[in-house]
Amino acid sequence: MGLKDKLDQLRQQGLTEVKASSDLNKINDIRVKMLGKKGPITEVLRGMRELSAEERPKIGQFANEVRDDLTNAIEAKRSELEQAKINAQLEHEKLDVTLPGNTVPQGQPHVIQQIIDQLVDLFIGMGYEVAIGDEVEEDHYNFEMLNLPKDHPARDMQDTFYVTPEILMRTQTSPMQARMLEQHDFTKGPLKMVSPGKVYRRDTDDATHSHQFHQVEGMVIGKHITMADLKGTLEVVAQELFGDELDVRLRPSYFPFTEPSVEADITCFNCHGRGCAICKQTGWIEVLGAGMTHPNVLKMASVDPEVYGGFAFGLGPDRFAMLKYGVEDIRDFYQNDVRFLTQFNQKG
Ligand code: FA5
Repeated sequence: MGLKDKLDQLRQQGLTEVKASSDLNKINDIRVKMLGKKGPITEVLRGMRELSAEERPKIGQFANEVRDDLTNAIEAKRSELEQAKINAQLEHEKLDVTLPGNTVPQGQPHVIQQIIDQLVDLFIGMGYEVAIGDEVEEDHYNFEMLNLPKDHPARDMQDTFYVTPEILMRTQTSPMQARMLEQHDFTKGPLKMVSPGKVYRRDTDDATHSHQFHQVEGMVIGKHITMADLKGTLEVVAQELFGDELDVRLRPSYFPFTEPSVEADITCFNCHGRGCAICKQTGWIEVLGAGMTHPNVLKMASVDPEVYGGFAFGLGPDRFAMLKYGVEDIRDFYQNDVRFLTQFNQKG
């Protein structure tokens, strides 16, 4: 058999094998076997040395054609098999994009934090700055700078947890009044600040009292600030949180750092003023303390009470949250029952 016939026979053999094969590994084997250095085509080409000068280029060209035919057939088969493999995989992993997705539970601010955020936003809108104080505070700022010297009887109203005789868990956010008064540069304008945060007291826990709760302190000190400004400010707060639904009343009270002092009550959400266990039969729930800043507080912070004056308030967002959502027991906010807390999901 001549070289040309041999080559032709090899081509037929190769093409038949490629055609019959249905496996990518097999295709690779055929390529190595037919076209590799030790394969039959290379073997045939080695025999070309014995050919005449006239025949050699013809056979050479024919050998190249055979090689190309086989290479093309192998590549065509390889891509056909690869495509088939991808198709099979796609079929197997088919996605139904119309299926409902997996819902991942989403976190949210605690309901009391939501109230605090709402209040702070309201005050920022009225030009107040936000000051954050430490929960561990000096007796000096928590009491003394607020006109409550060491043996003052009003300290009994706010017994707390002491770290050392001079360091305590703050009982109120009011120490931020003294700290901000000391820092503020009154030549640049009035002081208008809010200070939200946690406070601690040795109160016995009940439906409206917790030993750890929150306050939002507010203070405005400048020239010509009156009690009418305080009342107007508190009305804006009540309006923001409750609209016209609940009544607000101011009644005279006592705080050593304000004179005169008031407390604000809001109609009990539960009995609507008739009297019940939650409001201790009064029909009202106390939500904040406030008043006109005592001259001693200004003096102690080196602010001249003859020139400057103003008001301060400390409100209880825990109580606001109870009133807003009709929660009967303040302790529910602190028991971390997710079923209870997710009721207040802002996104609904
Ligand atoms: C004060 O703490 C004053 N610092 C408020 C103040 C600030 C007066 C500035 C004048 C000027 P009082 O102890 O009343 O006041 O507390 C203020 C508010 O905190 C209360 O109206 C109530 O809403 C809330 N509160 C007080 N004790 C508790 C408690 N144990 N649990 C939950 N909320 C409380």
